[in-house]
Amino acid sequence: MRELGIQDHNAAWSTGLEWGGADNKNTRTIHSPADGQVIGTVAMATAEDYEAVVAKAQEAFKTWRTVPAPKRGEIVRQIGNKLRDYKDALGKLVSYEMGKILQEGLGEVQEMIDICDFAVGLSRQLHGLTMHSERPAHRMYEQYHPLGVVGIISAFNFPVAVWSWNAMLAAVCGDTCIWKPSEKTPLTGVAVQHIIKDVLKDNDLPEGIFNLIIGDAEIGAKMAADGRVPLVSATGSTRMGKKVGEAVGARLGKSLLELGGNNAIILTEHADLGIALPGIVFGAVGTCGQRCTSTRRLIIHDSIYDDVKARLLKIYPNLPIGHPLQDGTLVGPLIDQDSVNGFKSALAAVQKEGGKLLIGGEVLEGDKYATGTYVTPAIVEAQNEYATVQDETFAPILYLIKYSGEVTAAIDLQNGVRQGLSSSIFTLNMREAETFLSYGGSDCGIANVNIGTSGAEIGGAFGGEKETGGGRESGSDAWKVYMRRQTNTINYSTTLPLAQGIKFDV
Ligand code: UN1
Repeated sequence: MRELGIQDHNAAWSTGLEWGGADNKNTRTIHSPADGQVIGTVAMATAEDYEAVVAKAQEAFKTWRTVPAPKRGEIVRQIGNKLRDYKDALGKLVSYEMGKILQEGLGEVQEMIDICDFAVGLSRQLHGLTMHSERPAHRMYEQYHPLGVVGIISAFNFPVAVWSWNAMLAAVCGDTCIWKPSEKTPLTGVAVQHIIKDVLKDNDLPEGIFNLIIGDAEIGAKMAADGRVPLVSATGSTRMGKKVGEAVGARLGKSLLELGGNNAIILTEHADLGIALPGIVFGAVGTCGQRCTSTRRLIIHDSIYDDVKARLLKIYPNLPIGHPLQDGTLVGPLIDQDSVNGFKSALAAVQKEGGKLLIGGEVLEGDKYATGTYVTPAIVEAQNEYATVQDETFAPILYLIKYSGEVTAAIDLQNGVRQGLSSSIFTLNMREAETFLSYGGSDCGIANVNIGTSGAEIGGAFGGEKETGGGRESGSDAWKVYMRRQTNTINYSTTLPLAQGIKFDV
């Protein structure tokens, strides 16, 4: 991985051009979940490091906000091109540090490239509206201005793509950003920072447009409480998001929260199982069940329940589980031992509640699996109301839930959880599909027909309702949260007509 510049990394932060915090003795060694090898050691940021980074980001904002938006887009275009050059190396590192299979690591870098392209186009489309004033010879319009320093807290499971969804939009919007990657996957962050560095240097841009800080939850808490950071975008667990949301809310800042999901696929009696099954299996075991959009619940009509169950039980024993960089692997390891423990305890708990484990749930042993992080994906027959089913377990457990009667019964089950990220229905029946998509249908931020719950495209707004946090990032008009809106009224008459017909003679 030498070409990515991550070796011998001993700094806790970077402002793009300058690296700092190297004297810090508090370090963290990063092991690959794939084979346990040490990939690198990073220094953890101190409170002083944090202050230095915020100062740099604030300073850079003063310049960056004056650069015309399409010119900012040009910088993002160059970042996209650099990412193209490094796609293979970065994709491999994502796979090795996080544990997702190579194709997914490469796919994640492709999402970064795609959001760069999206942001370049957006840089000429940061539109506001013009309205007709009620007063004669007045003009009224709105404009969007850069917001300031944006804090980005990203999760281990999409260590680089989710950062880019935020950072590339923030960049064309004229904001500077401070990225705190997950402590579990900081090296991909370091690699990305090295890639960006060249673009900043080539363009003679100020330090501190893109900042990286490697730190623990305390750094995240500082950012959340910091009035100098007007927007904090956080991806991760609902537990973390509540803390961030409370701290940002207490200072009336803006937060963009992308938190836990408890995503379901509904299979009605009119489902095309030929397309449904690959969607279910990819959703449930892809990324070893560690996507916020992973399929956790399968809500199946009773008329096809036994058939679906039998087909899944034929597929699961043949899933290629192994080293994520090895050709042919479809299921890599879990991120770490804590995650394996979470998987095991959820399975124990659900069985106590009455759930029936049909397959999987083992931790694999032997030379190939020496890290103890490889598990066999599990299928459990369960009831929607079980406490374990109501929670998001970030691991490959698929709960089978039976429904009878109309599609509305399945929709009630689908909506009957605290989270509201992604949902889907497989049906060839138009009434069922439209009911699912209607105001009385899925209550999630993402609702799909004849597509699984994971694999959202960057062009749409990404995020969900309820405990998922309500934020939207990536495509559509998600950019608006990265800017401040201003309404402007201009009087070009010779009088001053007041609104509401008020006469105020002075
Ligand atoms: C996440 O798991 O945090 O929809 C994001 C998907 C990906 C993004 C997942 N494009 O599965």
